[in-house]
Amino acid sequence: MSLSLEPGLRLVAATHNPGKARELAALLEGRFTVVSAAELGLAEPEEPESTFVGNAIVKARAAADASGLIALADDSGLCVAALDGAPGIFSARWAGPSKDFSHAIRSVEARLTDTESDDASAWFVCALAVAWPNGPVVAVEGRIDGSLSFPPRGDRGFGYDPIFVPEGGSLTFGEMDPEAKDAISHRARAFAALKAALF
Ligand code: ITT
Repeated sequence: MSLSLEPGLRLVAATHNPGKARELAALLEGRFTVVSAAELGLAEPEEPESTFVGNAIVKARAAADASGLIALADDSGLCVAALDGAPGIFSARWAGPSKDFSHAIRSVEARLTDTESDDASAWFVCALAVAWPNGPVVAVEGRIDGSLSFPPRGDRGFGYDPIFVPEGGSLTFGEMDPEAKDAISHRARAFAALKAALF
């Protein structure tokens, strides 16, 4: 089997996060027919691994094997230097079962205050994995560095976007045009690596 993705293929985007699904669809640029895991009624798998790449592979594998389609999964998160990289792979879990990111953002701010550190540096990581049904899997990672800014600003994007200012910028990801975020984000960088490997 050749490990490449031909234009027009039907792919399943193995995510239940609408913010991510929107950004992945924009990156896929009409190159593929994309159906989401939610549309196919696929179960949301546990994320048992200790790395972004590990969890992206678990999600892609589960969606590909359950659907019979090639699957693209994303595992991502915010890492805060003064919190030793937390919330990291637990970024979604910090929002609790109701996926309340204003709560997760308050937790980040409270924990940062507790450290009494003046280091606001942080980075987003995105691992993307493509799995073939009962076949191989390819995974890549992208990262963007920046710093945290409180109070949160902007209602665009999703998740932790309102508190993240990318390096060299002044707007948060929550304030930026979606196209501007997509030009530099951890997801776009991972996607560029995937393109180089598979397209
Ligand atoms: P799926 O597993 O269904 O894809 P999820 O939201 O549970 O959805 P993750 O476990 O990968 O996915 O969690 C990543 C979390 O990190 C996500 O919920 C966001 O809060 C945060 N995150 C990742 N990328 C982000 C981005 O570009 N902007 C803001 N927050 C982001």
